[in-house]
Amino acid sequence: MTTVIERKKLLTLDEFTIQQLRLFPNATGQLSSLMRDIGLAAKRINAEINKAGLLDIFGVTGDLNKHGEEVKKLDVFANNELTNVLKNGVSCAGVGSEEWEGTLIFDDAKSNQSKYVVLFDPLDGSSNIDNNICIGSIFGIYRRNSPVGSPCTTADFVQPGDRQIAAGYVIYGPSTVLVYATRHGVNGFTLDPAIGEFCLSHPDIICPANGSTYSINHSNFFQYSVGVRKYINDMQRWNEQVPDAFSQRYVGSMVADMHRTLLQGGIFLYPGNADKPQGKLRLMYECNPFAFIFEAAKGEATNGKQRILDIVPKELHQRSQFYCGSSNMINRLKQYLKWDIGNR
Ligand code: P6P
Repeated sequence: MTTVIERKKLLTLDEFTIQQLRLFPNATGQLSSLMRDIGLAAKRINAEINKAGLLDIFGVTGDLNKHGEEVKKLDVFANNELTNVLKNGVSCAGVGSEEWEGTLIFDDAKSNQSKYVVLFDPLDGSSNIDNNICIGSIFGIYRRNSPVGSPCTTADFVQPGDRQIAAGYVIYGPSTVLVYATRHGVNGFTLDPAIGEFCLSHPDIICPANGSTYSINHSNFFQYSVGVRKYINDMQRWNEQVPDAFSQRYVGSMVADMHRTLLQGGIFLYPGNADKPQGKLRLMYECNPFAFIFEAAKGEATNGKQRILDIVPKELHQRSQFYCGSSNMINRLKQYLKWDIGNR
């Protein structure tokens, strides 16, 4: 008798989003279509990254972006891919990108009928590309406030993170994984190169309430606040008592550090300092998407004073201090950050 090995059928991203659609009778299918568009762009970006070492698309374009940072050739490719796929789709009225000063309002008959706008960092961590270290794309999806039928407005892009209806990221690493969250949960899909589809590999992700890693750029330690330094010192002291209770992991590529924290638990910290009180990370397309994802996975995210998702943004590229991860570790950090009140 031959044993039939039943290979578990893995839902593709498309099948999953359609299945989700069936759970919500009032859904129009625009979000499912939007996720398919983002998945398509991710596959194309992944293919380009995988051959980057063989073609002359590593390295820089010679331009600087508006933040004075070197623009990598793959940054431009990823930005164009995401923009074009969303513009050609049927669910997005416009985009905001880390690579552009302003928003891109599509303003055509089809796009004006779309109810969503998308903010993204097309290729975060791109300074790591030439060293073959994990990089990623980060996105947040908002329902526009402006009337459907007209062009979306810049105000549609500057909304509190709590108004996101979905958010996610793609990590281009040993495997390429797309993770996205709605209010109904967080799910991860691994790209199967054999069929060119993202397949459900991490269903119903929950961030553990505790973790054993903390992720921070230690080189700035003496520029951090008293509370942050005390928090880190106490973990190091605890490590003396209980060896290997904690370990420090910092890739310097946000998507890599956040993906590990989401799956294993832990805490990621990007504090401010005297020169940069709000730190380095961008609220709208780095902090808000991850804050939404972690809260949907029962984690937490704060800027040290308030919930990230409650921050009322003033402008598209504003920065924010960012502390995100396991709920118990965030709540413990908040006790330490009370030291900083009045100490700034
Ligand atoms: P630092 C990459 O440039 C990035 O925006 C994030 O991906 C990463 O977490 C952070 O900056 C690293 O910043 O100052 O520690 O090099």
